[in-house]
Amino acid sequence: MDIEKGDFQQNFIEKIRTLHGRDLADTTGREQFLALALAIREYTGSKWAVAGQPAGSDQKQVWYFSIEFLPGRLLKSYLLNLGIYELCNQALAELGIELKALEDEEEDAGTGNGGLGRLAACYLDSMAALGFGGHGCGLRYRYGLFEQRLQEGYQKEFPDNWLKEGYYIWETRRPDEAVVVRYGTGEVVRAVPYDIPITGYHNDTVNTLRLWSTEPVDLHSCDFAGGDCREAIEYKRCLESITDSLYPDDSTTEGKALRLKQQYLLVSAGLQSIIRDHLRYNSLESLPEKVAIHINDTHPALAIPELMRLLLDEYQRDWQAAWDITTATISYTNHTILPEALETWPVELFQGLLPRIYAIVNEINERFCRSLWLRYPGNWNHIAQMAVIADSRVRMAHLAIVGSHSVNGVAKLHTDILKHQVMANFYHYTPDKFNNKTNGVTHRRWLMAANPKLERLLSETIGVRWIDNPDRLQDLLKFSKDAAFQEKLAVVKQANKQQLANFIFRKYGWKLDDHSIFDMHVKRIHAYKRQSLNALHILDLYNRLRENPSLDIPARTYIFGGKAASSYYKAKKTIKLINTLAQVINNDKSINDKLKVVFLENYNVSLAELIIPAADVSEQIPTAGFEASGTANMKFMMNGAVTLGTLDGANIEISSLVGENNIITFGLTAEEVLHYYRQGGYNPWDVYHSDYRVATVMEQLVNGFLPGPPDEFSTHYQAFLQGGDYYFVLRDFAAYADAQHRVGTVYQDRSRWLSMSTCNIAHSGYFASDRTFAEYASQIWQVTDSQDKTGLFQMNRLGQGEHAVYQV
Ligand code: 26Q
Repeated sequence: MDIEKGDFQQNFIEKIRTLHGRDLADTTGREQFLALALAIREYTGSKWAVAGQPAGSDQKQVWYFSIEFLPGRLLKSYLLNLGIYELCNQALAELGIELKALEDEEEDAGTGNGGLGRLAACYLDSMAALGFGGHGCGLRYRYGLFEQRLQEGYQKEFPDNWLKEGYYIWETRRPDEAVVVRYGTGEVVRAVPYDIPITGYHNDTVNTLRLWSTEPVDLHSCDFAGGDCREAIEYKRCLESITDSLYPDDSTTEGKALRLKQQYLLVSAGLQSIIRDHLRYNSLESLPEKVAIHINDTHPALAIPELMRLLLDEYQRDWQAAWDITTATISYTNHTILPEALETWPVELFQGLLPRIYAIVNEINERFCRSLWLRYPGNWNHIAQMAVIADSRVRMAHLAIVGSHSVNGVAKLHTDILKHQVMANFYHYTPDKFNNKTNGVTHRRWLMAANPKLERLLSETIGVRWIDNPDRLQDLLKFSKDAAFQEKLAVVKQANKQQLANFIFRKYGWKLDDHSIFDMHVKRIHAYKRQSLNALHILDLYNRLRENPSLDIPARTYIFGGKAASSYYKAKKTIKLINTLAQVINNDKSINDKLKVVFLENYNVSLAELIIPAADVSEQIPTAGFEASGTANMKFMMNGAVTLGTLDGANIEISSLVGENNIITFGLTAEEVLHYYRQGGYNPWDVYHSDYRVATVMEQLVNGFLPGPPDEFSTHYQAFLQGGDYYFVLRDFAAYADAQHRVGTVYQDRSRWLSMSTCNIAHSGYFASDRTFAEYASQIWQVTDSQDKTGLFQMNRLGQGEHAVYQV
């Protein structure tokens, strides 16, 4: 974008005056941030086509429906995408303002839980970068996932009031595009979209993230007994409350009516606005040619019956015509195989809230079961297993599979498990629907924006081709053993570690040794992700250091971050366990500062951007078969961290790409885990009795070794021992301890370590979301016939031309 520095400064100062009525010298950082944001809104706004109507183009549009989006801060993204980051940096510096400080004024939008929402944000970034019309459709939660603080080592949850100023600086409210959504209960709401521009990297594309918020329809038209005004206001509150808060990723939030209301709001509002736009130039029959609707997990699966309802009831199509349009338009990604996370709704609740939608789901189910009968005559059991409605529940994953033309998993292993275990019946019935799309992350945020020092080093070393084509990061391979390059890489890593250490010192007053191994474990806290395995190993390492303070191991700093769902008792205890270990270990002078433990509060996108570039080791240690893909594993690798991981999710693909010498893997395979489950599990006492180190740490959980109430960690003790250790923590303990030992040994061979680090960066191009998007675009959404020349060029290059190099 062509802007002169002087014009920019003038514009900025003008914004300060009009917005705050004051001179620059009298404004706070926050006020300066708002003024800067306003200036940027003008730049993006001038390019912004109305959502779904890119000027002069009839390019097929992708709509990515997701109950969560986790975009993180946007200021820097906009500046980098517009190509004015440096200009802005200098212009502000001349005015005595540090751009970095203004960046820190921006609050993260709290509109997501973790991986699934962040993935959606990465795909929006890639779609815009590659010049495609691809938009997000979600909800504008008034309160995000809670803000996490630690008190005495316990997680405390505070409201994430991210909209406290009443507005989000990047959004535009579009009341003229509001639609009406009706629930079967008689409630009628107005859904108002708030649009956020999604800019492409160095191109003219500006797409839209459309987030819906509820308002009451005109209160005067409501019939209240005796015109009771207070009742009317109460009613208004109730309708507004639909988009009040984000549900935590929490399988215990069993069948909450409000969540179903949210899901319906998202799809009904989204579909109505898409159809309205589509019909301005097209007929309904051409919907699948012009629009692809993708549902991110089952949370937006009501899009299937809702699109059917609109076609049947509002546009008088017959069933078959409506069904053909619906299934050709909608595609679905599965993100989990945890049984407790597979969504089902009680028929009673579903039917009560959405009777017409229920009737349609019922019809879908009957027709589906009839076709199953033709294929599996007499096999009632099989048909019941596949039915969309059974045991008085609506099975959302079955609905999503039946009503869409494509079903994909998010990593090879995950897709295989879907095909051969969890959804094997469906795979047998419609094998062609199933496909894999291994997740990706945007290198523009996770490498270029988060790690500018590494970006510079890479471009200096291999040129800038990798920026447009991340696969070219492989050009770095020839430098993996180059001593001069290795030294430069070490300098970058060291600087990032110092930066993180400074942040931690400023915020908490803790001094970290930035020459120790920075070993990071950041993600939502969950038993299957096994933060507890890491914690138990730390305790074991501590035991060994106490026995022998001169133990020859490199110093380590274990850094954790992540939120536990507020009702997830055991996960919260895991946080407490880590903090208790930190308290004991960090204050023990006898171990010569060889070991430190830190839990960072309120892990979010912005904190991740600080943590990931500073990592030496990336902990990705779920029980094999449980983590669908993981995406932090990709971000860490891209920043030169070495993965310490189990053979699960995308770790397996990381391992095949970098080779066994450049990753440290351990533990049971998914197949072995399954084998144990088929035998009814394993006996953790066998491990307890044969491995005194395991027995020691187990006893330390409950024998008063750790400060605090005696039963503080009895839940863990019980889950590991009496409870059968469902996640194989003890079973994998020795293998994990050995892998940790290997980390230490390899790290001490500096040149070997730096070569590993280089290989990881070099192979991370495969995990750029541009590659994933290209696969979705050509294999699921059929948007390769882009009219956009830039897009077409990019697409061919990524989608076909160099496809072969992506074969893992
Ligand atoms: C469901 C019902 C009620 C309330 C909440 C939910 C709910 C909300 C969010 C269930 C699941 C989620 C989020 C799941 C998620 O983030 N899954 C992760 O998706 C990533 C992107 O594909 C994968 O990399 C991770 O492996 C997967 O865990």
